[in-house]
Amino acid sequence: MSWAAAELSTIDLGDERLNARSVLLAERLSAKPGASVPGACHGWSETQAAYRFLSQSRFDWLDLLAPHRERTLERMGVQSVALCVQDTTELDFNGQGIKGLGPLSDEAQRGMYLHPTLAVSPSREALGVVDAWMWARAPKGADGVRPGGKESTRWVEGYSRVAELAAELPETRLVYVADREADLLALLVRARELGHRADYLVRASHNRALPEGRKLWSRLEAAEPLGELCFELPAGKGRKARRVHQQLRAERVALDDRCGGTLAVTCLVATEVGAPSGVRPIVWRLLTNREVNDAESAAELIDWYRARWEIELFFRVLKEGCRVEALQLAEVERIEKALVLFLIIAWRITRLMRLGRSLPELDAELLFDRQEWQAAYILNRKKPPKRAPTLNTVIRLIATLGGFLGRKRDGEPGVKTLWIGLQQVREFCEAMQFVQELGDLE
Ligand SMILES: [Mn+2]
Repeated sequence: MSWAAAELSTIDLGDERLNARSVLLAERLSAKPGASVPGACHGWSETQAAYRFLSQSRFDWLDLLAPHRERTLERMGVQSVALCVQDTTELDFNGQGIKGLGPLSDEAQRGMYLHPTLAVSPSREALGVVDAWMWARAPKGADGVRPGGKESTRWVEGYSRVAELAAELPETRLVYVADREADLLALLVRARELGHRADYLVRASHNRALPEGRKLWSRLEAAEPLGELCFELPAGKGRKARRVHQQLRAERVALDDRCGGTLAVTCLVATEVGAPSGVRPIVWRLLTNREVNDAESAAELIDWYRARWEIELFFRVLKEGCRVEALQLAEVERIEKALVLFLIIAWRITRLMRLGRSLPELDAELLFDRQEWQAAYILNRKKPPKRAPTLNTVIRLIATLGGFLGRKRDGEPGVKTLWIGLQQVREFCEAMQFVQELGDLE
């Protein structure tokens, strides 16, 4: 069974043919993630069937996400903590005649917004997408005001959905994780209303005034450090890799809840000390309902917040690897259905990359079929072993096809070399299958 067939095994679109089509299309799109729909499908009739599938009105994108969501809940259920990371990304479809799009942050650009909830384990394994919001903005009216509800609601509603999910996962503590945009009093109040059925951990954006008259930041600056944290910061845009030392401080504070009372929140601050001169020290200020009493629990929360990076990586796979912004479909409802398939495909690539690092000794056959890992050897001009190799070995071989050099300083492969390599493996497997079919015919 292909990975897509396993992941979508419980799909129910109300018709067996539609169910089968969803699996086939997921397989085709994942074999050539960057290609167009006709480029990924085999031939014209399959392409037409794909377009018909995406324009179906008998099911919506949530039905398509449902089986993956179920598998994701299973993966979450065996974790003691699951981070539910949310973030928004803009999808730019400018210049394409797609019905139902709206303006983007640049009012002249056209596209839509995507706000998924990606579940991630504390060791950063992407567990899957449990929820998503997709919307297009209405253009501003003549008065310069945009009609419709406040967009910031998505963060608050997003928290509520995570809290609802908690009931389905009694063995797992869910932690809602989001960046500065989610520093909303309404979210903190909602979490209290729901009895903190899920924890929240958001990056603080506002230097809020405390009821005692002081400001939040200065109150934290005056606190005794709990301890220190050290981590390796990888090289980034115009930035060298360096070892970062941060001092940790936390205080339980009371915020004015603007409903006549106060709200108890922990503010956690990690401040870089001894940053090289000319470099802006790294400072994170986080808000959480969890109590932090020692350096260990503070460091754990910082580590969980850093796992938010996985959703950025996931967006990168979605946009650069799957090139979803190049989708040419007539209506936004069709885009949404295709996007769900690509969310699942991008999740798989992100997860493979991490598992190759965190569980290098895993049996490769748990994630690839035999033909696939053998192809990874053959395409590298190596003889495949008799028994299944480890996941790390196969990931490195696949990434090598995508340009990974494997020198000591290169570390472990990233997502890009992996998605390029995966495509070559799939093409090879399909060609081999065809050769076999030819043989059967003769
Ligand atoms: Mn964001």
